[in-house]
Amino acid sequence: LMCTFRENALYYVTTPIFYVNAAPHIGHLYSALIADCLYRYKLMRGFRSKFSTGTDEHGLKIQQAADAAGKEPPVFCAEVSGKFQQLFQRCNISYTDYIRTTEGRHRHAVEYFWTVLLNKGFIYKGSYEGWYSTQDESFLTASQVEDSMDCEGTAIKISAESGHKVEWMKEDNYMFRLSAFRSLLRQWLEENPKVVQPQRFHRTVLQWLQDDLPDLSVSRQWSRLQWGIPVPGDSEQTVYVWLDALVNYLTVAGYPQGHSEWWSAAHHVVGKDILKFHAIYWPAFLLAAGLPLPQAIYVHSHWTVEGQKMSKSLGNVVDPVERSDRFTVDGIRYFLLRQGVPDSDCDYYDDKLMKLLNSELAGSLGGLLNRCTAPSLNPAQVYPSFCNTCFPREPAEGSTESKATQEDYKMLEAVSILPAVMERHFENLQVYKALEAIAGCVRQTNGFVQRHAPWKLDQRDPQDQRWLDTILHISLECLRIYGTLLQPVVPETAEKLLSRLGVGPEERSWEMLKFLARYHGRECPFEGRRLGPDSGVLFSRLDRPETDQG
Ligand code: ME8
Repeated sequence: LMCTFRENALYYVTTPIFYVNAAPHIGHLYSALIADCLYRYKLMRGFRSKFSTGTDEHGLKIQQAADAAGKEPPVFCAEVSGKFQQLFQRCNISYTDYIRTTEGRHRHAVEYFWTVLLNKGFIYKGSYEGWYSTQDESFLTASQVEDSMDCEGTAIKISAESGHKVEWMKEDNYMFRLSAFRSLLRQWLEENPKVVQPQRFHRTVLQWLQDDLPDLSVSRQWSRLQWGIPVPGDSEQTVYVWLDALVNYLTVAGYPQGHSEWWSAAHHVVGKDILKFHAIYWPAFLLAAGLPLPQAIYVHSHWTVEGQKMSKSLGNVVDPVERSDRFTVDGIRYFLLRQGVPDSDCDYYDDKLMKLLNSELAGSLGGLLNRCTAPSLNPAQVYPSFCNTCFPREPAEGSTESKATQEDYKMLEAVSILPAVMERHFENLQVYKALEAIAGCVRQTNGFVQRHAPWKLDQRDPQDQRWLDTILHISLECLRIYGTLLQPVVPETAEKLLSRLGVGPEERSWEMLKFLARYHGRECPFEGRRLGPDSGVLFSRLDRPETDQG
């Protein structure tokens, strides 16, 4: 069906590639979910789309983690990378590309990229002396470092931003002329005020660029770091893991050959912890290589757990596989996307998740579907017809047949503009606002049904029956819109909902979102059609486990 794609409308979305030092947690899943949601949304809008994720497998941190696990790095990396892949498959993350930095195609891309930078004079031999955090694989200036104490009471230095330990390092390295790009980077950000979103992160980057931008060390001595890509032509040096990692976005686009098409449509989803790497280092590398800059960098904040930073040492890491078993895949998807706010950190706890899902998916949405398809109200199991006399276009003063109230018209208005509202929020990476808007509309539709209490109508009375059908028709139309719009967020639940309504797979596209055609005097393709089979409750209520382990 290539012809239905918009010509030249391409969309390429990426997640960070995740370090394989530990198993995935809900924070990693959250990044992948945002990207998945944007990807599915763009597909619905007819874009030809690519969605890449994967694992970052080189560097000192991974080398040390493999050592600690008593495994050879390639074996260790393959195991943990497999866990990410399994999690994403299980959670319906519909990536088109999965990249591992240990792949040959990636090594080739990095070598090529390096050689371009070298030939253009942006890489030179020098020496680095300063702070390094292995946990963050990051070089830090004196002002980014502060005093602290380790668990044994020894004085140490840590990164002010991440809290991770730093060490003094002095090595001969290859250096990248980052300092040469300060004003170009500023210009790029000023000319493209929406390139880093949300706004506050855009401002942060501009703030950073007020300070001097020192040149960046882009290699490590082989004697210190063996697990990585050797610098082309100098086997005494290994490519700095962040240069290696960032190039993954190009590798997936096909670099060094035939990448232009996809690369020109690149959108990066990243956590706030790696903003500097994506909004300063990466664009500087790209400028140096003479390549276009990404279309957008979407930044999100972090998940904490019951008020604390999630960490292996605190033992409070939330396992997304276990949670998706307990709360269903769509449950965890809905919760994270509905509650995750890009601007500030969000707190995870199971109770909050259960309350939200019980109230919105099981209660509000599931309840609405249940009511409107119940055999008692809809014995024929059809999409009932809409009656214009019962529900006229204009609120008819004094008409006895019209039962519609002001609130009903308000509800219709809210649902009609919902696709446009969703579009605006998605374009601004505010999936949670789109979901808030949908949840608000679902509530209004429930209010509508409650207000008119169709179960009190007399089905033997023709006038009552027409009004009953109209109430159901409107409610099913609302549900059809909600189901269609929820597809990128909760694909399985949306599938179930739309199938129950009898909406076919080819009728779930953005173009089908025309709400309540009959009200506008047009034909409704669904009116009079049989509903789909009843396959049980839309979303089961979640109960607290019998024995509380806490
Ligand atoms: O930084 N809440 O990998 P990483 C939300 N390999 N998101 C979180 C999170 C949390 N608590 N913790 C992690 C790296 N993330 C590099 C990236 S890209 C070229 C190289 C998410 O395994 C978030 O997206 O430490 C964050 O940026 C990313 O995982 C870091 O993953």
